[in-house]
Amino acid sequence: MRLSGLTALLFSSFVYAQTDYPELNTTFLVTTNPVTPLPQGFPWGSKTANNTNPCNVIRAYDFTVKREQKAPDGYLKNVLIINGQFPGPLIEANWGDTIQVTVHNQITGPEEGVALHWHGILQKTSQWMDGVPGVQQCPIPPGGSFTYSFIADLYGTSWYHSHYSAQYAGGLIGPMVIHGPQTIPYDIDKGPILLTDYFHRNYFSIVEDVVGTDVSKVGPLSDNNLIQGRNNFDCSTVAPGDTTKCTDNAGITNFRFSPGKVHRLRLINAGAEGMQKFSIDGHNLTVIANDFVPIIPYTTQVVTLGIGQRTDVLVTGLPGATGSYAMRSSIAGGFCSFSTQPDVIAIAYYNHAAVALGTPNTTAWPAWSASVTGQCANDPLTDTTPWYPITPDPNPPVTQNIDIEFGQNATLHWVWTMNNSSFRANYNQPILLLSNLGNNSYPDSPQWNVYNFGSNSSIRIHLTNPGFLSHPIHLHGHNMFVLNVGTGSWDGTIVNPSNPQRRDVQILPAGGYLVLQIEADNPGAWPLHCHIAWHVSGGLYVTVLERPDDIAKLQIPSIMAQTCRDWATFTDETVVDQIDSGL
Ligand SMILES: *[C@@H]1O[C@H](CO)[C@@H](O)[C@H](O)[C@H]1NC(C)=O
Ligand SMILES: *[C@@H]1O[C@H](CO)[C@@H](O)[C@H](O)[C@H]1NC(C)=O
Ligand SMILES: *[C@@H]1O[C@H](CO)[C@@H](O)[C@H](O)[C@H]1NC(C)=O
Ligand SMILES: *[C@@H]1O[C@H](CO)[C@@H](O)[C@H](O)[C@H]1NC(C)=O
Ligand SMILES: *[C@@H]1O[C@H](CO)[C@@H](O)[C@H](O)[C@H]1NC(C)=O
Ligand SMILES: *[C@@H]1O[C@H](CO)[C@@H](O)[C@H](O)[C@H]1NC(C)=O
Ligand SMILES: *[C@@H]1O[C@H](CO)[C@@H](O)[C@H](O)[C@H]1NC(C)=O
Ligand SMILES: *[C@@H]1O[C@H](CO)[C@@H](O)[C@H](O)[C@H]1NC(C)=O
Ligand SMILES: *[C@@H]1O[C@H](CO)[C@@H](O)[C@H](O)[C@H]1NC(C)=O
Ligand SMILES: [Cu+2]
Repeated sequence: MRLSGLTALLFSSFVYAQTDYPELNTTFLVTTNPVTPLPQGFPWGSKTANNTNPCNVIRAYDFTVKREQKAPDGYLKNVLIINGQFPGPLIEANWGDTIQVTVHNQITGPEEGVALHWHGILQKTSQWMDGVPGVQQCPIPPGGSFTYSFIADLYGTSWYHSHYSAQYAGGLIGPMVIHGPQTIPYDIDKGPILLTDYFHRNYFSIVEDVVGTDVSKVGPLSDNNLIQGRNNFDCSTVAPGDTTKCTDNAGITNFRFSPGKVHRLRLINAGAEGMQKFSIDGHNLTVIANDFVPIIPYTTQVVTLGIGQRTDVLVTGLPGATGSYAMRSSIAGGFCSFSTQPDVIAIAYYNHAAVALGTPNTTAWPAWSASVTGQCANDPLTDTTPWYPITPDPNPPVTQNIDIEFGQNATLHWVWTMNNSSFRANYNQPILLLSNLGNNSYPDSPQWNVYNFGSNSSIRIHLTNPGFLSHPIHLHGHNMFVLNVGTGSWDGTIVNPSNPQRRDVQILPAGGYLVLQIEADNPGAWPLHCHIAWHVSGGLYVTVLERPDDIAKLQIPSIMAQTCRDWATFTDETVVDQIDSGL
């Protein structure tokens, strides 16, 4: 069994009835069992997805972060892991609970700072807990500990990951489920399903290449694709010197489906670079949420997930089915993303006997086969209407244009720029903490890319991307309104203006534009960046500084300043090898 103790205790009868078969080697697994609301559950009572007023219990976690050798796909390599696990443990809470995570930084070989980000959480009462080093906090130094504490202020599916350099591409990721009101009823919650591209080289050496001076190395290819941290790898493809490190048939993940029952799958792209195209042979997918935002359901056969995105789908078990079906994800090719081995299959099975036969022989949906060759975009905005309607300000007081480019900086390193400036963090000088002390101008540090929007009540940002790569653009601290997205130039129109799409990551297509808007309801220093690990390492990043007058009034706990003193003590003795933007 792979369950948190409390859940197992209280829901054991329900869970046993749904246990996957056969029992998997759980060494690298997060739960693939159904998840249910936690004890003291349903605190939202009669509240529905249209209410916004949750309740509160503390859910405490203790994370020890280390670097160790693991072989999730059979290839032994150094990975960064949490409590011995890759992917990291599931964080579960009910809507409105307080999540507390104490992180112990025990990374060695070499030592590194660390900071964990809670993707999609608004942090409206704890803007300093967002976990971005150089922006809201100093890194947790080697040997140090830090306790994050924040409210589970939205419900649905998400993940957490390190925001320190590209550590998360080295394994520092895990799923997060926040139980809340249901929009569409379902029978069985299959829990989080992590889709991750996977690189056999260490993240640091990849980053050296992607921000290096040799343009032929700036687009590294992933070596494999994983569902729930698992896939097989063909060891005959590794370099001759590496064969002893590689074992074939590491195993794939199994999911049990029940005929006629409605299953909820919480899909998460927690990879570094690859855009995922997910599908289940013979089964339709009913999309019920994008990121943390429930939507009016629609049915499709392929779900596209850019890095950082989540899609919750309902899948009805086929009546009378007994066999097994391929649940497949592929890293989209073309210029969407780059991989030498883009495909992964997990088994969706009905009858225990079916899974023993091995990989299913079912046929992929034609729509999936067509999409994997390179449709680098999310589903049309017209398909994704938020369940709870909100109308954005039709005339925001400020519209900021930002152009994204790729080129060489003065030392001929290949970097990404936003408005002609490549971001670089100063881990010792977090923007939010400076702003809290009344300092909102950094004339000597234009590379901090801070956009001070003052007291503007709403903010529109128009991104343009003339290049040939797409970028999954993520904004912290908000569910952004996505007013429009597409190729070519924006014609000034808004899709579904009374209730546009809201989510926290949207794919900005190659040769295209993305227009987003926020209500300035959350004073803070909020990262707006490409979520491809290699691109944010290359500087594709700005900070949205929102309502500095109100940031000055935030009661930021003294532990934040203390962490900076502890980090400074470390950096006084050790020169940090910051080869990239820092994020
Ligand atoms: C699980 O896999 C790990 C790594 O391959 C191996 O060391 C361990 O013996 C396996 N455990 C079982 C029960 O098969
Ligand atoms: C999938 O959806 C299509 C279109 O709504 C429908 O025609 C088809 O019967 C569905 N197939 C299954 C297996 O549910
Ligand atoms: C798929 O086909 C192969 C070859 O015919 C067979 O050995 C295997 O058992 C089949 N797998 C399933 C799940 O039916
Ligand atoms: C919630 O919002 C949805 C979408 O507008 C609407 O269909 C539904 O009736 C609303 N439910 C309640 C309880 O207000
Ligand atoms: C954009 O870049 C120009 C030229 O470097 C600079 O003057 C301007 O302040 C930048 N805009 C913002 C909002 O940072
Ligand atoms: C971009 O910045 C570089 C150096 O920082 C400068 O030489 C160049 O003129 C700038 N380009 C624009 C369009 O501002
Ligand atoms: C604000 O902070 C920056 C970075 O530490 C510093 O260079 C600058 O002098 C500070 N400005 C004021 C007015 O203190
Ligand atoms: C609104 O934002 C713009 C652009 O950042 C800024 O120049 C202006 O001062 C802001 N307005 C207010 C009222 O803060
Ligand atoms: C160019 O970018 C690289 C990679 O981030 C960085 O190490 C180097 O310092 C930058 N050069 C300049 C002149 O900013
Ligand atoms: Cu990008």
